[in-house]
Amino acid sequence: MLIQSRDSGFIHPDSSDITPRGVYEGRRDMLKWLATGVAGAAMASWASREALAQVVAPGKLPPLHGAKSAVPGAQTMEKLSDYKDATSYNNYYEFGTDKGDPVKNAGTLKTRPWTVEVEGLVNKPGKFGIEDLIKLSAQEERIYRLRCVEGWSMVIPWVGYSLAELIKRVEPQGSAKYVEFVTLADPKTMPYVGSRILDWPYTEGLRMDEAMHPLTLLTFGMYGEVLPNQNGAPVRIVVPWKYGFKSGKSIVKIRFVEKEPGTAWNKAAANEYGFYSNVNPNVDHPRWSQATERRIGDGAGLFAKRTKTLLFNGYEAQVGQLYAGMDLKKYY
Ligand SMILES: Nc1nc2c(c(=O)[nH]1)N[C@H]1C(S)=C(S)[C@@H](COP(=O)(O)O)O[C@H]1N2
Ligand SMILES: [Mo]
Repeated sequence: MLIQSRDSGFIHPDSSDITPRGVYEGRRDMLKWLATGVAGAAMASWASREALAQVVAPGKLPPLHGAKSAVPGAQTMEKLSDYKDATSYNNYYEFGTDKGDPVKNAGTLKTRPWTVEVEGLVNKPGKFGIEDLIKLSAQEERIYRLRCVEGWSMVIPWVGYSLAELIKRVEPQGSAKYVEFVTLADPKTMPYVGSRILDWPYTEGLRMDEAMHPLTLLTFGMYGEVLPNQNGAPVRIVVPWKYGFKSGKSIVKIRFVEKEPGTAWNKAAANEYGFYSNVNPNVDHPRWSQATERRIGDGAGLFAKRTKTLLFNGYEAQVGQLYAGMDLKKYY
């Protein structure tokens, strides 16, 4: 893959340049970056996955499938965030409100057995065991930006498949206009679920066309490995053109509904967090600007350089049409 260096030349990274994580070390030959014909895009493909067992067990993902169904034009050329940053600087309020809390506290999360219940306005509702869900469609690695509403961002190689694959299987009815995601709220293993910070369980939602968009990822892993607990194991949503809080972690229920569902942060502060929450440098949070962002890992503290935030987090070409004619200041 070509990545843009700081002085704007294009370089071929080696594995240590991308991430210090052991899964990549000494396996450079496994990692094949295929430039695609799509302008400005590059897609990742795994040559082989000897590191991953064929069976699906905790700590294992099935072999990844490569560029086959990757979303054209969607992958970023930016340098990946370090695995360490991505797994130790988190938001997962069920485990604490500091960025360092989830990695310390999420060890108690029990990710097996795990079922995801699909219910509501669908012809084929049902319960999916996590192993079946993982194998429901071919896994891909997709490099997406994650932009938090607090002004920081990372670039992460997620592993999963388009949520649309699952949605098609359960056959939504015509009356299903929205999808609601309900995440785990277990007071026994999640210390902050008793607190009054949010209305638990943490729920999120998407309009049906957003949920069906191929960029919306049902995510089981990152950096070629299963999701660490603090990143939302065993299954989370990733919606790369929206602020991070739209990407619910540790999903237990997917519900198809007619009316726009309530969402955790909208319920907590409706004037600050809307339902849509598309990344938008032109629509400020009432208490701070959204025009720029700080890439985690790019220098420290106050002196870290900030970069301009892109409309729809840089995915305008792919998702702009979903919002044609909508006033994005009103539907923030
Ligand atoms: N269940 C749940 N999901 C959640 C959150 C949370 O507190 N609880 N935080 C959200 C926020 S604000 C962000 S920015 C992302 C952070 O994902 P990361 O920790 O993997 O970077 O998760 C989102 N998903
Ligand atoms: Mo966030």
